[in-house]
Amino acid sequence: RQAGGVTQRDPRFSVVSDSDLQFFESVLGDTGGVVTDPHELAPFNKDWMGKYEGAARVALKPKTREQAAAVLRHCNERRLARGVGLVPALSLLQGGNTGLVGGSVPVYDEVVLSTAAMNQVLAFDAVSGALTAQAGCILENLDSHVAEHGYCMPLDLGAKGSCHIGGNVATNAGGLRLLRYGSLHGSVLGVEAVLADGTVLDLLTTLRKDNTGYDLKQLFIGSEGTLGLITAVAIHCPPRPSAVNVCYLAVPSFEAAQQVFVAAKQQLGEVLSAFEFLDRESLLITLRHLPGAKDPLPSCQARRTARRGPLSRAAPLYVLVETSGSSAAHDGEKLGGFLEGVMAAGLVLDGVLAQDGGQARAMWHLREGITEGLRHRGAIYKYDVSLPIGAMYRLVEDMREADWPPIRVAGYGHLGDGNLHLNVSAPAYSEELRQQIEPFVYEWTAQHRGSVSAEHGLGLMKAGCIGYSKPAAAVAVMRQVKAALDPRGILNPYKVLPLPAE
Ligand code: FAD
Ligand code: 2HG
Ligand code: ZN
Repeated sequence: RQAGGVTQRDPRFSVVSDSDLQFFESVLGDTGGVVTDPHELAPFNKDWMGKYEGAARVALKPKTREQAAAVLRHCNERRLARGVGLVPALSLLQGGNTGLVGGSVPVYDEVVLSTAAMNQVLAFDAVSGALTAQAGCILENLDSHVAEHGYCMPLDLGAKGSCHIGGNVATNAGGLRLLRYGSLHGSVLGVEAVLADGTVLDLLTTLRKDNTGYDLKQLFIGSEGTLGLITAVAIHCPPRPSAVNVCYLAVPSFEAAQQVFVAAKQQLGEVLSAFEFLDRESLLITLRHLPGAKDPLPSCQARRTARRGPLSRAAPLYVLVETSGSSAAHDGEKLGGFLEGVMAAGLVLDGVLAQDGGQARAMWHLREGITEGLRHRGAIYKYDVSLPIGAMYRLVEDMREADWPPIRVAGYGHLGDGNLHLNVSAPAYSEELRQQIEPFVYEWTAQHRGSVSAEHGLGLMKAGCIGYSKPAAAVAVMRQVKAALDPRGILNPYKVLPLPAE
């Protein structure tokens, strides 16, 4: 079990009984919200990567906040053994189950509380762009919904077809357009959450400005299911850009990629909407394993010259640059100037500008599909780190130089945000290898004052690793917040900040 140091079930938690199941049926039975059939339960127990697997006996799918509150209150209050103190059942909150750190699946037999049936759009204000939706709405569906009014969602990610807006908020997902639209801490206007004891916290306003006391909704953004169940979200949507351009450039080094980024910021200014990078290893793996992936620059020979032989003189790195604006002529002129400049300066080996929507989608399919491509390559050890941009790619190079058993190291990510996705692939999972790689990556990151979780969260994988990126005093305050909102520790146990042993 890849359990982030968790080795045994916490005996303070009770086991789901038949009377619990009867109670759940009484609350959710009419709407088919109690799942106990082993076949139907299987997807709730297994994560997207197939790396983490729990043994929940029941998954619950409330449709309303009242149903969610009744279930949570029950889990929190139930005491099994008279006189032995509090023995709560434990609950695990799940959205689209696309998380990459083992946060969304049970570790043992937790009750899974899923937002899958909370999928209603509640309101959209076409003047302000404020969207209010239940937490289980799928991100891509919301984007289609607001597109009808000329708006777009302020975040986009490869998992958009499955992830829920509640899960996005709970993980503070970053994604492909954070560079342009900022983090969810800025675009989320309101949150409705149910606390562990069933209290409904209605902070679902759509105001841009509201300085009445502490901004409690911020606590839930990035809380990874440890502070309460997010049942609805209000979010500010920007106008949908009518002119979008995408280009894909081969660059000779990470140094050159940084200079291209600076040129993009200076010359593309307000229309720059994404600046992503991938290295040749990421490209090779994706071209090989992702259905429909095409090399946008076959002239750069992103192939191996011979089986297991050296790589051809292909470019080592590629960047994907996107502009989004409201005037095709204006953006095209800016982009043309930018491309001429970086070519003339020798910062780019070769490049291609998407000529239509189909070509642009193909470039994004390649970038967004790296995670999927890697999934088909065997055992993957994923690291999602924030680093000063200048240091970011050195971690990939140092990993390649270290004396590990046969592994392949792929580096890609959100260059514009200083967010590296370091993926190490090996023929099979090995606890020994994990114990070598992990301290190396985390210590390297801490030495460069980076963060061991840029956007995916801590989940189970990094429960216990927070100390690499946060001082002890900050962790102590976090524990106090957790104790105030979930005193019995029933929400997403073993994750993020595990309960201290008694
Ligand atoms: P889940 O996976 O179900 O849950 C994630 C965490 O949030 C868990 O801890 C869970 O307990 C908690 N949670 C879920 N719903 C709620 C709720 N309603 N209330 C309280 N807690 C809740 N992440 C990025 O940041 N950027 C990316 O670019 C990106 N790309 C991805 C691409 C792919 C192909 C995949 C598979 C994943 C990607 N992710 C990315 C990771 C993932 O964090 C996001 O997909 C997404 O934000 C998770 O949403 P979800 O609904 O699937 O949540
Ligand atoms: C991305 O940017 C996602 O594609 C996933 O955050 C990263 O799989 C990964 O390591
Ligand atoms: Zn990412």
